Amino acid sequence: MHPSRRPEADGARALGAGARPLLLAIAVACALASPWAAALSPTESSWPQFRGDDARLGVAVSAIPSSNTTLWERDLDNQVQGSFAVVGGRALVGSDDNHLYCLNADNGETLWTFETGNSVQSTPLVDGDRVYIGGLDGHLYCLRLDNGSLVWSFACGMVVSSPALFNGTVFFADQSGFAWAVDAATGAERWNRSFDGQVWASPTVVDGRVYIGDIAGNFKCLDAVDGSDVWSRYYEGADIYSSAAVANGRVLVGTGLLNLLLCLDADTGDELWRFGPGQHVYSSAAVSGGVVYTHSWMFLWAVPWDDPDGSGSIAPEEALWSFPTDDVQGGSSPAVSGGRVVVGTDAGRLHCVEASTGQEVWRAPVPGFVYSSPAVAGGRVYVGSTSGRLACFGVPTVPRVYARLTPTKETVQGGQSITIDVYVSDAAGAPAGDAFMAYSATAGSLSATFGTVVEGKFRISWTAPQVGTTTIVRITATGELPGFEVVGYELSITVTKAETPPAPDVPRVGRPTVMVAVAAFIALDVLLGVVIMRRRARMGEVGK
Ligand SMILES: [Ca+2]
Repeated sequence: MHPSRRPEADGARALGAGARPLLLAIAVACALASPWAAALSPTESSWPQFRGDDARLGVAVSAIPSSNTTLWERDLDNQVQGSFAVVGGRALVGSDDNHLYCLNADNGETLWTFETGNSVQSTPLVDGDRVYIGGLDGHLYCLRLDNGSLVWSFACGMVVSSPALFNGTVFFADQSGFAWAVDAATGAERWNRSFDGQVWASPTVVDGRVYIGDIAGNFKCLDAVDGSDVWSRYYEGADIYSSAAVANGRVLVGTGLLNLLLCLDADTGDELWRFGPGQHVYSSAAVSGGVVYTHSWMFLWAVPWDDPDGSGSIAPEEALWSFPTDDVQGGSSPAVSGGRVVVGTDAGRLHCVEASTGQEVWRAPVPGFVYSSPAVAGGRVYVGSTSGRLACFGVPTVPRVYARLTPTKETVQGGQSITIDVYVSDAAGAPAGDAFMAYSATAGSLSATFGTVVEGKFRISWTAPQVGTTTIVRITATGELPGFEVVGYELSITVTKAETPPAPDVPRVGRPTVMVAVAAFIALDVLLGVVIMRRRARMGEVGK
């Protein structure tokens, strides 16, 4: 039997309190000397690793968007079970088609791919110009961020676990039951630890300690420098796929089939409380503002930081709120930011709820099972699904298109017709594509009509009104286009009185009638409403 099954007798206690300060002092010295020492945390524009930061809190800097607008989406040929990392305008995610994809975060277009020998379900970690990713082909890879070329690889068991980085060391685990620490620069092994079961979870590295569990029910706190046990616990019947969130001296970790979210003392492993949602807890918790967000089967839960009645067990009715996700596995872990929580569900959706109330803000359909955990950066949410769908949701930064009116003449006699070309183009002057357009007039001789814009161009025939004296008529083109801001255009047409031969025998138009007509024409402000409902191609920005 592995010592970890006997937590009271294993090396954690033997190492003793006296040894730990020395090891910590070494870690600090390395931190001062290492260029890698800075914590790898999200910024407004980045989400550099699984769960965002080193403590795997699932908390973004950028606010979760208020809108579920699809900014881009694309479909890979195989499942996506891992999650995105987003750094420097790049969005990286692995697929069961054996590739790691590096995409343009703005439009989903492929910048590069890296091929492995099997599925890529690990979530990449991006630090500086390096990407670290595990593969089911039994490797941990270090790649260049700019072009995906291989820097080094480390052979081990199949890796689903997402890497962590601390003090120039990459930490990860494999399904052969090992946790590994390798040199981030060279891939040279620093230490390994064997577990009783496969390790699917991702290590959480905080204050020189590595927190990680296996699917045989062991959960360990290891020293990051040498891999020795700080403490170890065994939970019979637990299958720990959940990665630990570590906050304020506490460890939050799900126990799978045990149906529990555990809150442990980070220093000792002592249990502070357990939350029993009544269903499996496979996902990883998010911690923000003294609230723990956990996704189990069927529900997303908000759990208080402390057990309200101090019983040591938080019952479902003691939770702050729950939100039904209709999930049957609960694999997707929530992300929190800007007062909102977002999580995927294998019911084929992404859900965004208010963090304080659990009230739904929006939902977005995503085909397949969303085991992927949302990544939040730059006001956007990135997620993948088992259908191979990659999707980016958020509030669109509205691109502009410009209307322009080109008349064949700028001076026209009343009653005559001229041709006016309506152009809709982007800032570079390129036609805004094919679209359906409608325009309407509010006065004058223009009548409401509809037409199809072809290649951003629409031609109308306009008949100048009869005027009693030379009159400037203003024609304004405005419009609405979903996802775009239409910049309007104003055109002035000089309309002259029609030349009619004197006809004294013909009764003259009464003076009041002329006055009314002139007043009407002076007030004429013709509105062309341009509504372009859909374009076949959005200026070539959307990937297939
Ligand atoms: Ca209680």
